[in-house]
Amino acid sequence: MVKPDGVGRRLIGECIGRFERRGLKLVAMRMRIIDETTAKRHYAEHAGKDFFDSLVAFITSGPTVQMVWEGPDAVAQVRKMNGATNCLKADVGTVRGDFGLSTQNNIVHASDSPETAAREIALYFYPEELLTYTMPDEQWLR
Ligand code: 3AN
Repeated sequence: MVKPDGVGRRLIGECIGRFERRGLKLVAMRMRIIDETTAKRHYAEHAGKDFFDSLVAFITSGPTVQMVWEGPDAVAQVRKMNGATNCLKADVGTVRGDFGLSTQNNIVHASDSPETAAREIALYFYPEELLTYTMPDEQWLR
């Protein structure tokens, strides 16, 4: 997901371009302003932490872009490309290491396991919105 700061800073294309160039396949995408209930479900694991209210306020503060990317080790690939949660600790060359300065406003979100991905995808997409198709270069990307 590109978060409100990433959308507001015109980094949607930058993020999509990086994942595309890596060789991942985009199978679903939509844009929405997340409502509070959905935000709290999304970040349920952080409920009760001191930054929870601020996190919910931030993620509901403006448009976001949800995407589903497929490919070998897609979860690990995307998390590596996004960089560490705290942008200060994120390697240069990652989205957060190249564009972010803080922990909360860290531009992108990515699922941390295939199980989390299944849960988060179900929060934002109907099953029929996940497209099945073949890219002509798939033989080079396994
Ligand atoms: P990641 O997005 O790297 O998987 P999580 O799941 O630990 O990180 O945290 C979810 C989001 O919560 C982060 N992307 C960040 O916006 C916010 N967050 C996490 N830890 C903190 C913190 N210590 N202070 C403020 N915001 C935080």
